[in-house]
Amino acid sequence: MTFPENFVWGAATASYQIEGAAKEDGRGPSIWDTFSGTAGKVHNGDTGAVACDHYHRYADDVKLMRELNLAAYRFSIAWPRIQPDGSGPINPAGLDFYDRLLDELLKAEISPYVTLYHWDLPQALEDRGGWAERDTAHRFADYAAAVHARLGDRVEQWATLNEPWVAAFLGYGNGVHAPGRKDAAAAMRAAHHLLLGHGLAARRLREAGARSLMLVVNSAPVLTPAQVDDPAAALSEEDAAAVRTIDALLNRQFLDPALRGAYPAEVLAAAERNGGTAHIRDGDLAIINVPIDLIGVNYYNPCVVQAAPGTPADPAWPGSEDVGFAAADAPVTAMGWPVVPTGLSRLLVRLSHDYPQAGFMVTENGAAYDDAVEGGRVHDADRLAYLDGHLRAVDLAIKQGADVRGYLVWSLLDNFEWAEGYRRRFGIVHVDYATQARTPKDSALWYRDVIAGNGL
Ligand code: PNW
Repeated sequence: MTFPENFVWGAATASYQIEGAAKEDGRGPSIWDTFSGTAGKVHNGDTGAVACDHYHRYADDVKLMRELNLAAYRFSIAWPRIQPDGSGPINPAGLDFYDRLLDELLKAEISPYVTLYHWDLPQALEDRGGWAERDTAHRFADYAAAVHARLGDRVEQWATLNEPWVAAFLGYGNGVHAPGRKDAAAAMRAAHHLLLGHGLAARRLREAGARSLMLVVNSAPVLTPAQVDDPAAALSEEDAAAVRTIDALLNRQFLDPALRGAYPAEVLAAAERNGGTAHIRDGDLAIINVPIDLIGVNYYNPCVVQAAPGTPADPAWPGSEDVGFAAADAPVTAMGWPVVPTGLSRLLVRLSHDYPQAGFMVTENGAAYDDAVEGGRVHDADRLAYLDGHLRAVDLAIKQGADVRGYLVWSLLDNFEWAEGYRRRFGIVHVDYATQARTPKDSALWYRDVIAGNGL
């Protein structure tokens, strides 16, 4: 099985999950420093204060990427390194780090994919209301322009946001992520202001000459339990309504404004029931509907639902009244997430069909398992099988006409897995946090050969 000639192979990380050096070179606090420093929020009280110490070990980490044949590396920039207070003066020392990292990547002939926001909002902005406030979208655009002014000469691929659904609904809805607020109306506003920030920032970057713009979403096919095994399974009226609702809240809430300039009716109805729609101002959707080149798709598992009349909305899903979340009949990873590779084919084919305005790239895909180093090796057969199955699913999607330009594994390194702390390992490279030793797992050595052969 061979992939298209220019197919991009790589891996992804995020600033707060790997960098550490939380107080160095003028970095200000982010909402994740505050949240992880609050008792009871993150498993085991783990924080990103040291993480993988990538801030100091980036040169060795790039060497490792090169040994693994990576052609692309997606990382994010920590806004509080660039603007410790979230607005106002730029901290040049913060930009210096990314400058050094970029030079190292380019020397190794690895294309940088830069994400501007992977959830580490400056705490000073949260103190003023965070993404629930409109002003944060404007601050984000200013920050994006400042980063581009310094790094734009060496970066072709810019992503504005990573997974706005998670940032809005786990951050402000169920409170499982920073800033830990539990307020459905604030979450609906946050989702809109994140989109507005995407539109404003993308416009600034384009004006400044950015070559390729991307929005990264966590996306998933929404299926009933029966559809997980059988795509053709018949649906009751009620189940079909549950699927439509969750598809609107998870997928179309972000893709429709960004690519078609309109909200789905289900999202407007959810906003009406949760604080209203006054925060969606005339002209916003035109700003959000900025032409972009790529949609980055982060896929882990399908979203499985069924009708459940009388069920109140889940706090992460304002507007999900009468929907029940269900388990899939499939093996699960250490996160408890079902392994369903066919979901990725179905997702990519559908998105490519529904949104021909952009190309697609799998910007995250991977799995957490309980790995251990034995005799200098990590035999992560489950992860290898997960990746193999999902790459076959990408191949199938391409053969069925989906416009998929590349695939990035989540993640290069074991890292700070948000509310799960360090106990969940997603890396293809093992990290021993006591020594910071890196050990490529069997999946990494396999992936290296997949890349060399451009296929399986
Ligand atoms: C994504 N959910 O997060 C992120 O982009 C990564 O930073 C993260 O490490 C990776 O996936 C693995 O979790 C998600 O609960 C976190 O639906 C939570 C959810 C989805 C994505």
